Amino acid sequence: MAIERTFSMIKPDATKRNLTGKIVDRLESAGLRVVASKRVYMSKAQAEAFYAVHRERPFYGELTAFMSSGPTVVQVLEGEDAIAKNREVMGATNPAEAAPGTIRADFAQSIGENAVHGSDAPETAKEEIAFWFSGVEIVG
Ligand code: DAT
Ligand code: MG
Repeated sequence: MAIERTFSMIKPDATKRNLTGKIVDRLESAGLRVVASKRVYMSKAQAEAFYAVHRERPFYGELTAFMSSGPTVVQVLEGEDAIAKNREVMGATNPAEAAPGTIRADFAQSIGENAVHGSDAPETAKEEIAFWFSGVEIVG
């Protein structure tokens, strides 16, 4: 295992319900360090570009409308095996299937409004970090 960086978002459903601190606490308690963080209110066009990989999916319109419906906290997390660790702490995409004690099991409301995003592989982590942050914004 190696020290990695991954990209994380606290989605509009969670910022709206004032859950930012509780979610960051879960990430930090799992050994992930927040090395970059900012609050953004993304446009529909930004959401469409960020989620372009899903553009053929039936939920693409709903997803990009939701992600541009309120503030999001975008972050870079650093730590041992950070990509897999973050996915583990997040839980499954559908909160009904997420393991007990995970962020999505405890805070997500539906498969669409599911509180958090996390990169799924080293290549996507790199791309997603570069989408939202310049090098000088990341302070390890
Ligand atoms: P994840 O966010 O766990 O990586 P994903 O990459 O498959 O999941 O999908 C991206 C987001 O799209 C997901 O967090 C919520 C939304 N989404 C996925 N499947 C959906 C569905 N069946 N209905 C509505 N929204 C969905
Ligand atoms: Mg995904």
